[in-house]
Amino acid sequence: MTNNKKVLTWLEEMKALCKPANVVWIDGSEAQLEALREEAVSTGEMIKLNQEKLPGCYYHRTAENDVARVEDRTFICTETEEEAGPINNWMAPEKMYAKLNALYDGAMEGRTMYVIPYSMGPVGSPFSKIGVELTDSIYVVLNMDIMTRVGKDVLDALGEDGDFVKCLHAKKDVNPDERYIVHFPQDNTIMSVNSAYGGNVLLGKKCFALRIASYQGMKEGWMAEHMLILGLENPQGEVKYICAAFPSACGKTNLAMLIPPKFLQEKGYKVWTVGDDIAWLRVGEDGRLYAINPEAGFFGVAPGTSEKSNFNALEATKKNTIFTNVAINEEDMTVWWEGLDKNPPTNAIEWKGAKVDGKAYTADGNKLAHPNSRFTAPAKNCPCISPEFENPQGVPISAIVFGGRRAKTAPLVYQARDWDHGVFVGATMASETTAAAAGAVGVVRRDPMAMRPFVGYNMADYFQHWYDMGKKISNPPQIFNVNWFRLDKDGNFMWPGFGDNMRVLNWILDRCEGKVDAIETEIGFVPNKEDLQLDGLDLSDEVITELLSIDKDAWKEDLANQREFFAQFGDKLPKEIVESMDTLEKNLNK
Ligand code: GTP
Ligand code: SPV
Ligand code: MN
Repeated sequence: MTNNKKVLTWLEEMKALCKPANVVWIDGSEAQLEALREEAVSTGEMIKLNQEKLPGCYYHRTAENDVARVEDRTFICTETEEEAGPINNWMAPEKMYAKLNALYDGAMEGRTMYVIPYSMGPVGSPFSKIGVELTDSIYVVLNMDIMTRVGKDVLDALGEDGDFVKCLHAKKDVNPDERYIVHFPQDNTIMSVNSAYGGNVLLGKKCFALRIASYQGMKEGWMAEHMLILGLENPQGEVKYICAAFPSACGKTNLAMLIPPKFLQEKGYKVWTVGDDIAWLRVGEDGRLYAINPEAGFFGVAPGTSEKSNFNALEATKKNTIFTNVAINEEDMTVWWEGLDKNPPTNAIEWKGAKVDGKAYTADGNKLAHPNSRFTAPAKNCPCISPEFENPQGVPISAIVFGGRRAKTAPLVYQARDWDHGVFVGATMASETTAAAAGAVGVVRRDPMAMRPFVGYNMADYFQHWYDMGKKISNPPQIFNVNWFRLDKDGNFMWPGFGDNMRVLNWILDRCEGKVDAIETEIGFVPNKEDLQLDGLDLSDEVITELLSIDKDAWKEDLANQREFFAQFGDKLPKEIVESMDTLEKNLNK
């Protein structure tokens, strides 16, 4: 398949280490993929779903202990601990290689090693990068085929001498005590062992496209971010692009595929999806920031996805999709999850594999689908996929939006004063934790730029990289912060969210174009109520006021927490962050 000596030499080394019974190159052909699907069905690794209702769709169940990313088992192994910084787990590369080599030794005995050549980004785009993943899991091969561009043409683009990211995955016995997701940014190497779940094993995604790529971007002058990319078309037919960084399970896929409220649809507004999770950003010749989505599919959260909340995502899952850890409706071999509709199937198989009466089971407070159950769907299935999706030059970005899950403190939307203040707004993001990672759910933690689990080097240097990029972008995007998740006294969401978030996006673009004024507050600019298109919303004036209000006491508490968080970076923290905290303090004490 290739004459690339670097690929071939590394493959020989990894074969000698893992000792697979045989090696199969994935060429990207439908015949090969179909044979693998059949094999996975015959061994029980995958279950074939109803091929009339869900053509090309399959089901997979992971081990009960293996259902989310594992941040405490994720390592950044740079030469020095300082390069990894205080947020990442670190071990000296030599020591980690020794530990891992012992775990991989013979890990594929009697098994097949699949060689997956893949491109992050359209093959041949100046933004794109190539990886090769070795894995002993057919589930990984089939998911990688949906999530990335896989096959022979990738090796052709790599050529005889091209560089690539080395990705090794062995499923082993999914022992959580010996599970490691390890990155060696200086060696372009990722090693994952003892997991078979999503973000831990689809190594093109978080491991490469964020952790390794963020390091490459810092060295090479570009950015890898945990951001969706959407195009917003106005009634004049002009499309403006927005990137938004929200932490895991905080609404990226939903916003990326948003359907505007009826009165805005009728005026001619429309959203086009370029990406739902990751953006790679570069400065264009015109001094603007351009973004591509390096992925080719969506690995989306299933629960909560319905015809009403996210019609486009649901449509995308109707063919050639792999479902992981949702429930099966045995009546007709289709799938179900909490929030799909109000009818849990009577003959259900819950995500752990037990046959249950879904109605009784859920009535008892049990969940049929795991809260982090997901679909892997090809991007081209999405009804609103952007015509620019394959554009090798990317799309020009007008606005960057940060946001998290905050029951209080953060208002519905505010705008940063300029790029540097926007970097501070991103760096001071905080959000309640979700089921996307193992551990407690609902705890507020600081999550700068939604990248806390994904920065492949010292986060202080990452902040500095944002400031440095600002100096290179002569025509920068405006920066905003949103919060769809503010709660009232009774614990209900105050803002309707989902399609109605379009109202906020319109204000954001109006601000970018200088069409509307705003109110300057302690933390940035908030909208004048009359500039938000609130037609048809059942929201009282008090609620709107509350949603846009700045609670100074809550912000003073937040600032104290910011200072504590940033203190761990010591002298490495960019001075701009300290200055911005001082300005905020001054504003709050006025
Ligand atoms: P990852 O794939 O983990 O990165 O998640 P994501 O950021 O793409 O989140 P996603 O869009 O899948 O949404 C996660 C959860 O948040 C789902 O249960 C959604 O129903 C819910 N959600 C999304 N948007 C909104 C919103 O505007 N308001 C409210 N209340 N919930 C939302
Ligand atoms: C996330 O957790 O942000 C995801 C899912 O997008 S995973 O691929 O598992 O990281
Ligand atoms: Mn994500």
